Amino acid sequence: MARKVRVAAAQMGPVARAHSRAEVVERLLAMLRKAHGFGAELVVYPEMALTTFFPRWVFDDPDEADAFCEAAMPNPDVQPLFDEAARLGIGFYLGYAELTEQAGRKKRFNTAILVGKDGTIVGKYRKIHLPGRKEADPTGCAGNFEKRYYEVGDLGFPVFRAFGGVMGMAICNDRRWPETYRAMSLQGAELIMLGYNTGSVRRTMVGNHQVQEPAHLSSFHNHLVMQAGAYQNCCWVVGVAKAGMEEGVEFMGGSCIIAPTGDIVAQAVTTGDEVVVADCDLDLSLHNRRTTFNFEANRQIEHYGLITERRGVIVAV
Ligand code: CDT
Repeated sequence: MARKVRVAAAQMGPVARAHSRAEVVERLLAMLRKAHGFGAELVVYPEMALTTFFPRWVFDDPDEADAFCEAAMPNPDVQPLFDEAARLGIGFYLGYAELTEQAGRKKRFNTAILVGKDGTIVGKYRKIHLPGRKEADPTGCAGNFEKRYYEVGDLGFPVFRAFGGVMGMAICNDRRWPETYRAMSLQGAELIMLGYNTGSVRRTMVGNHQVQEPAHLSSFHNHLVMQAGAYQNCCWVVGVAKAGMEEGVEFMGGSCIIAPTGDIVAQAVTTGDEVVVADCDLDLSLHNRRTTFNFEANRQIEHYGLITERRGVIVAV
């Protein structure tokens, strides 16, 4: 019997700095109910879904970022989402900025959690590939300062048995790195959820000129990496954006659900709050795993030269 999970990608329009958590949670609830109306069992929200994308700013005092972070999850602001999800029997992936303390030191992580249909947290992931800069950019090109505020994730790329399959999580820039998908695929991941906040245009310096990358490339690369990740690793990928004009910066939309074939099977068409769903047959991932991408039979890692694999962990030699 096919193992089908109806998954909803819940794209968000912009979140302004002035918006309260309560206002944002109301929007998340509206999409949760819509997804439930579509028969979804699992809803995927974007990266840092509860606040504006604050790492676009360089605060002189990095601790100003604490105001955008959650010190506990759930907390009174987010509890209504947990309660309603449990009442409806629907799970969710939620990205947020996490504030925690380790060995007496305060740390911030860019985090995502997976919540089961009963409202309990099934798993947590902390973003590993932090883009951007630590210090202000004199050229004015940079629009991302995650390295200033966040620690590199310290949980690896774990996978979780839930929703009848093996689930993995990633966050935004992680999607551009092939290792992200491979690390989870090697552990049997069948569906990878990832939220993102990505500008529609990218500026770089060529010599002493600011150059804007051709606009179509942002969207092309967004889908290219996720479709390749899905196909080469035999898993579903659910990529969900924050979209539209947020605090003067335009975020791309393009949220989509991608099959293990690499095909986009559902895609958002607006730059606002929008829910799209697809029936994800987890057994589809098994077909490729047994044929073209039978890792055990066909992967030749010992012949690659620089990399070997021991006990499922990839290590440099
Ligand atoms: N949020 C996030 O990871 N955004 C990055 C922007 C990279 S620009 C330095 C992304 O890869 O989409």
